[in-house]
Amino acid sequence: MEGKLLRYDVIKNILQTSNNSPVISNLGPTSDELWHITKELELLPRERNFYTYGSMGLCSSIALGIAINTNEKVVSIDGDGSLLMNLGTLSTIGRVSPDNLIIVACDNEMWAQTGYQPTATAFNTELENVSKFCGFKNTFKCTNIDEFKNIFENALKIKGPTMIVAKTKETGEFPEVTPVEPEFTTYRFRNSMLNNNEAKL
Ligand SMILES: Cc1ncc(C[n+]2csc(CCOP(=O)(O)OP(=O)(O)O)c2C)c(N)n1
Ligand SMILES: [Mg+2]
Repeated sequence: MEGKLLRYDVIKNILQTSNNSPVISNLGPTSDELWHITKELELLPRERNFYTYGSMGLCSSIALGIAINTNEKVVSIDGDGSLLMNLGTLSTIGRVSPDNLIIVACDNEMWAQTGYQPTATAFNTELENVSKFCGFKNTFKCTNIDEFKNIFENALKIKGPTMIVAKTKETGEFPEVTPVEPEFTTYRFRNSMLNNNEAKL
């Protein structure tokens, strides 16, 4: 089925299906949308949301650090521009091979937040194959929300690391920047993990 896959719908499905799993979000519109969707679903403050405002390239690196310190499934919602800026993180994840880490790469083939400039995925770089050859156990690509829902539901059950490349489209509009305070959310996230028996942090 052809369709327009929106990052908003991807994030919404993640929140609706992954219970209380830690969700780490890329900077910019991904973090803004995560907050707005969490509000829409009446889940705020959702202590397991970790917004990486300002930290371009570090979303999946931070998610890796969390994944090796808990037995819970950890979901990183990353972006193509950020992953490309710190591509080595994929080989580190392939090497460490945490079976509880899922990366959802919202690949819109651009640095959307800074003005829609095309990234290398708009040309010859293919993040699904890059991940496969970095040693990810499972890799998927999807272009519509029904495919994404099936792949993500399965990803929550299988042993990772798992890469899901979601080929998303931009709407031309971004949600309002959110009132998230990085220091406070970091503190709250950490406490939430420490209070969970399964966490080793
Ligand atoms: C080290 C660094 N370089 C550049 C920026 C500026 N910047 C903020 S968001 C962004 C684009 C990120 O692209 P991507 O991860 O694909 O996310 P998208 O905006 O497409 O959702 C850039 C270049 C930054 N915040 N930090
Ligand atoms: Mg992008």
